[in-house]
Amino acid sequence: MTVLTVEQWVAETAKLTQPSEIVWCDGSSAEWLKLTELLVSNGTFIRLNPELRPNSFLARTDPADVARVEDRTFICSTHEVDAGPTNNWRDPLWMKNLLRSLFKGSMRGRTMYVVPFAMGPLDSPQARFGVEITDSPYVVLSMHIMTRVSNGVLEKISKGADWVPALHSVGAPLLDENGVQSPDTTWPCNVEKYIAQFPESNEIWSFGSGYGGNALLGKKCMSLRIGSVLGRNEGWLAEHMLLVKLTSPSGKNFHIAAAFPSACGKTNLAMLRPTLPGWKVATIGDDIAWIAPDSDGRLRAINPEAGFFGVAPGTGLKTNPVAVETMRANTIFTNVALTEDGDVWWEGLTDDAPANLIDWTGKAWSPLSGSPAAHPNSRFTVSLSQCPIIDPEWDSPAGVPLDAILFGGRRATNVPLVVESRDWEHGVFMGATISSEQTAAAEGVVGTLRRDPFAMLPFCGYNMGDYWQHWLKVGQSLKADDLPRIFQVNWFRKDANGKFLWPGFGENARVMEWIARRLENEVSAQESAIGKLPIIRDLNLEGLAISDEKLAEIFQIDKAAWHHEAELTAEYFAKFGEQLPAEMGQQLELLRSNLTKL
Ligand code: O2Y
Ligand code: MN
Repeated sequence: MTVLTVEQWVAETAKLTQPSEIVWCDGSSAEWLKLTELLVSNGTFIRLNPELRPNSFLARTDPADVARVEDRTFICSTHEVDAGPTNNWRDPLWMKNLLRSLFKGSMRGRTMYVVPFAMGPLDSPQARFGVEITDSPYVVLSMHIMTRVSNGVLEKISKGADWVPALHSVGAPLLDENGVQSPDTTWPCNVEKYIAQFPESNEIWSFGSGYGGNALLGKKCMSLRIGSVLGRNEGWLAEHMLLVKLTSPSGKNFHIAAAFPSACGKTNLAMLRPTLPGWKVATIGDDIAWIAPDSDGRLRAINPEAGFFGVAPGTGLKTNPVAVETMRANTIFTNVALTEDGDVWWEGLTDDAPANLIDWTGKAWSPLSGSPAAHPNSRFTVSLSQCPIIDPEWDSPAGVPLDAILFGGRRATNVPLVVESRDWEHGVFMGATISSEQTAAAEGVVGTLRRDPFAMLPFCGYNMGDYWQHWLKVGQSLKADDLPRIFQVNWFRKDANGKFLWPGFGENARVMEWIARRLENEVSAQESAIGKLPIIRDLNLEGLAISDEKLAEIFQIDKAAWHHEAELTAEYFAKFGEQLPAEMGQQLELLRSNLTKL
């Protein structure tokens, strides 16, 4: 797709951005050493106590650069309809002109790093390649962990492999056009931010932010926004899904992918420790899955990433001991608190905060400070290979065969603990209607639904209606019996007093067990208006203190509420106009008629 060679693109970009130096990166340990030393010496990194947290670092960002910026994220397609009603759209020529003016001289006085990276194992047929140009050494080090950075990528490209040019600048030159120097900061960035994807030329341009998904361009920008476009063009699926292997006590394996909106506990589920004796979960990925038909007509999945960029607050010894063990060393922490012995802490790591903490802004902190010690979106960046329950096949070029797909949201009402779709088309409808109730006024009106179809709302690189059509097409191209079965789950249903009905965490394994037994055709299910529900006696509830009333409430289908839900879905679907696949309208009608019958 890219017409320029990597060398030509680098030369052209250097001419525009005017760095003082160009460094070609190779992902080696020597490079890690050199750049971590550089960042420690310039104050961007604090080296953590090597006895407690070897080879690990704390970075504190600018307080105005702490999260993905969805309102500054753009899909730049020639026609607005190709971005669709869920994306911010800009004309590609208009956006390129604007970005060229911003990138002009943006790297003056800085080093420009050229980072060749693979998403997926280098030799996997499902791998795709990219080259990120960045003026942030923090980004280079994070890319070392999150992707596979190597010269092997440049070799693949030189032999004709397609690649995605991904251009990033923090937008904070150290010299002006007259060569006058300005002082550096420990977290350079720009108040003006643009995260632009060009789905017709597979390019990414990101300006102004050094943080997370805005700057580590292999993640959301390439693996999801550009990835979804590549998937549509090439017949595969790029999804915001965790990926795990579930093993039964008899040793049977089930590979399961699951899509949840951000902040619904995906990393916890990816690292689940089942409370059911004999059941095991092995982690393959916690955020993204690329799913493609294989030569036998089955869907296989890889995790294109090589690391976790997990949210720290709430990750603790009680909630996710696997994650805590994963980050024992070789980890970059961003915006967490610093302890007096040179280690890290955040809310939820332990019950009580250690004394004499320094908060994420660098100020002394106590529980009386009135603000959290760690930023709510603070992060740990660490290699998948350090996860104590990593599946040996996480790095397999062939990926894993997919047995089931789960869709979940955070629903206090209506949606039962688990329901199986009748077929693929119904499963696509379940994915298209994922939503969560607003919990805080700041997110919108409390109680209203935030729609997040396929958990891809901020990540789909094209029209969401066309994306649903693509899912239907993939299903139609394969034999129904060879397709993964699709389930909807909801761990978050509440009773009338606002208390969670289901304990969640390790107990979610009971739901996974029922899913596995359905896959093995060991148990039947009861038809309902919204899909196939478990027969209660088939759920393994041994050792769980839950009353029959609560169980009935967890699976209750309130027909009036579902009629209302169907009305809201109709309103939502109307936004997609001609791009709404006919099958989605038919599924909605089926739901309505089922509600009057079943
Ligand atoms: O704010 C950020 O850049 C992080 S957002 C994020 C990070 C890791 C995995 N998923 C997400 C997300 O928003 O879905
Ligand atoms: Mn995510």
